[in-house]
Amino acid sequence: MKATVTSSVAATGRTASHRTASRSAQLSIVIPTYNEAQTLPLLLQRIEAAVVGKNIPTEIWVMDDRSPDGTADVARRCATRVPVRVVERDGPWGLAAAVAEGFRYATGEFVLVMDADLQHPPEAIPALVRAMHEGADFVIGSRYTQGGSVRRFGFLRKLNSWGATWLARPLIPPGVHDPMSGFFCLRRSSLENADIRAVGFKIGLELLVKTRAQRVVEVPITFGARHAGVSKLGAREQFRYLRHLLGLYAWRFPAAGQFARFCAVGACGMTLDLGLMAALMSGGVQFAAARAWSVLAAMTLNFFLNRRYTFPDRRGPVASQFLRFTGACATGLVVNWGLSSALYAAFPARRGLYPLMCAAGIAAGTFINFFFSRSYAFADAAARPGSKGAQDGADGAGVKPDQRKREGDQLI
Ligand SMILES: Nc1nc2c(ncn2[C@@H]2O[C@H](COP(=O)(O)OP(=O)(O)O)[C@@H](O)[C@H]2O)c(=O)[nH]1
Ligand SMILES: [Mg+2]
Repeated sequence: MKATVTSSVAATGRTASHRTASRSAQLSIVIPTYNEAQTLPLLLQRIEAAVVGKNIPTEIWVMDDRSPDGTADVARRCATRVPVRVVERDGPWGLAAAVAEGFRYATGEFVLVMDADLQHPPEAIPALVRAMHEGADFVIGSRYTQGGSVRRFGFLRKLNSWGATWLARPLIPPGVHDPMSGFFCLRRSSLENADIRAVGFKIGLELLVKTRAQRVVEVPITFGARHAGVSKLGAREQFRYLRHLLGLYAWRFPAAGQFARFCAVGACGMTLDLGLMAALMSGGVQFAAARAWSVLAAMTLNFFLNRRYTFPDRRGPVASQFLRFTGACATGLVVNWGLSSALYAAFPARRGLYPLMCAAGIAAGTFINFFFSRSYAFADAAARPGSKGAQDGADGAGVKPDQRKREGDQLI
């Protein structure tokens, strides 16, 4: 990843070199921008007015995705008493990726993220920093806590925001009103070992979950109307949010996420199972034998799919894992075959319903399979160093701690 980094600092008599100015920063403000040339000058002025003289040494990182409206040039020309660094990024594009990259450059004890369009009032910055000093892990500039408000949000946008928050509720500490806010502050050190994925628009939610923040404080803000430019939150971002949520649920509740994938794999196995059953039965094969062959075929398919998708970070040698999978699933297989056969025998008048009987056997067998697959067949390779899966970012834009350090050292 290449990016161009330039600085602008007001003529205060000292020429702040990148390093000297950065080293003393207590607060790094990261601002993702795309076509925000119209609002950025006023934003930077208001940030300056909010922090200068408040004993909050600050640096600003404008993370621009090569905006065609010249946002980067405008930012460079703004002379403020707060050092402004402009990073012209070369991808991966997107709000979250821009913020994640900004974190690699940041040098302050605290990092604060806000929009460039003046929807987040810079005047609230000292209150957010104060809450950090008072011991918070994560501070949110909140629209929905008592005292917060939203200006000019249409009904649909309100409903959308409410729905998105509701869907995320199990992921976040109780009592947090506005996990979707893009205006937040956290300790830079809390990012060190966090497995951050730069996906979509809701980087605040990602950080709230992945840093396992416990002491979350909300500072009420009035979320203003956009001063200029247009929102980039389109339908595509909403769809990506759902994908992002799935990833967060899988991360936060790994067994449940695995089980969901295991069931999806099971559904593929079931399709094969039932299809093969129908083919064998219509070919005149006896029920019990047809059942045995189709269960075996489905189990083999399930093994490879589970190895690839459900337990990708737990891959061992294929043959031994397959044997263990076969062994682990033996109980499930017996339950599956036994239950469906028993139902078939018990309801001679209902033999036309045999697919349902098979499905009942498959469902019961799935629980047993999952339990033994997780705890036995795919159990021990998880801790092997270099194992794949857990490290793969959905967009390949994850911020890994070692990478952050290396690239940070190089770039700053
Ligand atoms: N670098 C970068 N910034 C972006 C991108 N999309 C949006 N932003 C910035 O992220 C902030 C929030 O975006 P905005 O469109 O205002 O979203 P909204 O407030 O949810 O409507 C603004 O400062 C945007 O300029 C992007 O693809 N890349
Ligand atoms: Mg906005």
